Amino acid sequence: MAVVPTLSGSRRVRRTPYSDRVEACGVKAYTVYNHMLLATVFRSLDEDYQHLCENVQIWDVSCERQVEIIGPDAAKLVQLMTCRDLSKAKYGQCFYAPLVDENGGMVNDPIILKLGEDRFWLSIADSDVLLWAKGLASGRGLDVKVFEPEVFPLAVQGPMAEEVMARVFGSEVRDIKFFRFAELFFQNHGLIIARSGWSRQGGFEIYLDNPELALDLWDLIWETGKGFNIFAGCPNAIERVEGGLLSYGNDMSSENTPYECGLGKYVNLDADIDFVGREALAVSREQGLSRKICNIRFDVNLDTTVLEAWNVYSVDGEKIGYVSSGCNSKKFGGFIAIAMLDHKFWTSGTFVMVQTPRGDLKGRVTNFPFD
Ligand code: THG
Repeated sequence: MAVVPTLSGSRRVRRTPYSDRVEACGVKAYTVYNHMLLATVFRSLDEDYQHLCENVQIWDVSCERQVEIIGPDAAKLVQLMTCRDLSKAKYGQCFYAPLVDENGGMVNDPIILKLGEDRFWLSIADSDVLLWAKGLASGRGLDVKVFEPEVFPLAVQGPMAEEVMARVFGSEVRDIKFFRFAELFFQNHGLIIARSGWSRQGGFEIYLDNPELALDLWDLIWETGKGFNIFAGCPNAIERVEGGLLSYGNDMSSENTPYECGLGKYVNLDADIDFVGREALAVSREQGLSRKICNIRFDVNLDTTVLEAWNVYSVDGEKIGYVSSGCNSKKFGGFIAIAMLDHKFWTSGTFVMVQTPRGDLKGRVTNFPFD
């Protein structure tokens, strides 16, 4: 048996204010996301999945770092960074928004929270948005402050999330609509709470901005959740692939436009807004798509995960793309994958050959997200 390497900790791999609780719950594996620990498995991927779909989980998603942009030019800078039209954004709204570079390539896909007329948080995926924002602000001479505040999001996800949250924060949480936030109180401290989260099971995200309250907050949710069979969880690889939630760095990178990623509805070229990459995306829209994200289904399970892109070939042996993520799915009766495929092969039902670490396997293309 080969030795399984462990990840060395150090200051660069930042812990979170909840890490002691996560470890007390028996976390089995971590990944690093925005230079910070993120749990990936507690009991097993399958057990975590089942539990998430039926109960309620508490997730340490501190690694969803906030890039705060504040100042007279804040709205201008945030709009400069995304192709989604934020001109009508109001306090209390969250926006899933592609950030693009000068080539129209994806820089990140954060949730943007509008906290005030001149104050925003970009709740980022795994890339260094802080540096990009500071560079743009500096290069364009904008009057803003850009920094990473001490905010440590805690997610409560699953069908029983609302019941637990209503008992912790009061019934006002029930009135929070999807992708909206409200300020509710915990120990006389106002907290931003949104109905959002990286699962399709419903739930909330609490943007804790005082690490000293972290353990009390975790413990109160835990105690309250006991009657609802709460357990610690984390973004689940099976649930998110089945649900069609994209992962930056896995399913997309600066090599991809938002169009290729199926995020075209967030590209508002017809709005009168100024953003980096506008010309490039206009050209891209004009030219049409040559590849895009699809799903592939297999009728067998695979005892491996996608650590590197797997080449995808047509039945004639032509290379037509790559698999970027995948997992075994009981719901779909075999391994399921997210793949970037050339346009002739998008049609649902097309057979393709995939070079997996377990040999070449025949799969069937389906639309993204799964149809
Ligand atoms: N919550 C918060 N921050 C985050 C994530 C999160 N930062 C990192 C990462 N996740 C960002 N990526 C996503 C991807 C998808 C969604 C949210 C964040 C998502 N999408 C819905 C969809 O695709 O249907 C809703 C989109 C919409 O209606 O606008 O939820 O999870 N705080």
